[in-house]
Amino acid sequence: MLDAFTKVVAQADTRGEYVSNSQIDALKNLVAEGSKRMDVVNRITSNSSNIVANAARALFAEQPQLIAPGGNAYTNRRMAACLRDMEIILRYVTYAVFTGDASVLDDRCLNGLKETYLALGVPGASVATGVNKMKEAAIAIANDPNGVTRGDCSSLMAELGSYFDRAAQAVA
Ligand code: PEB
Repeated sequence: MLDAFTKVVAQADTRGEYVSNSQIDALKNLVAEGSKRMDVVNRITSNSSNIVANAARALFAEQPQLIAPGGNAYTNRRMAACLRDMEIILRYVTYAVFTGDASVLDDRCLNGLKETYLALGVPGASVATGVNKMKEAAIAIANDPNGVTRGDCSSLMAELGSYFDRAAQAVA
């Protein structure tokens, strides 16, 4: 598991080089803009139940066969497992935003997830749809200009979106 700093060190070490000026500049910027990042994590974390519940509701409205008898989210046990899975994915996305690096998401959540779903008969494409719905909600909440100092959050939002895309692609 790496963060934005250890990633740079690991790459430099592989090449036997010092950390470059441009890498230092990028990390300086990451520190300078760190409050935005923490705000994003905080906002998503404190709205996580809503993000998950609304995304799941929208998924089941679009794909009602999932909750019909024989569907993969039919029975309370499977429904609970589904909501839990979405919550786990969202949690790892917040870790990735926090550390500024996807490796925690990759290593601890996405690695082998597609194979797990295949083995369980869980439709990966439907999970990906649910993840995309969480992405929309999370970005809307994180990018809401109300109640915070206004600033340019475009690259941070792109980064946030990329972690959801990564999760969706991994299971689709
Ligand atoms: C991944 N999900 C399930 C299982 C595992 C995971 C390991 C099997 C064990 C169990 O049932 O608890 N666990 C989960 C995860 C990590 C982890 C992400 C990462 C660290 O450790 N069903 C649907 C939807 C979708 C869904 C499309 C969006 O119809 C999910 C939610 N996951 C789902 C369901 C099960 C499951 C298990 C229904 C139960 C499947 C079954 O037992 O038949």
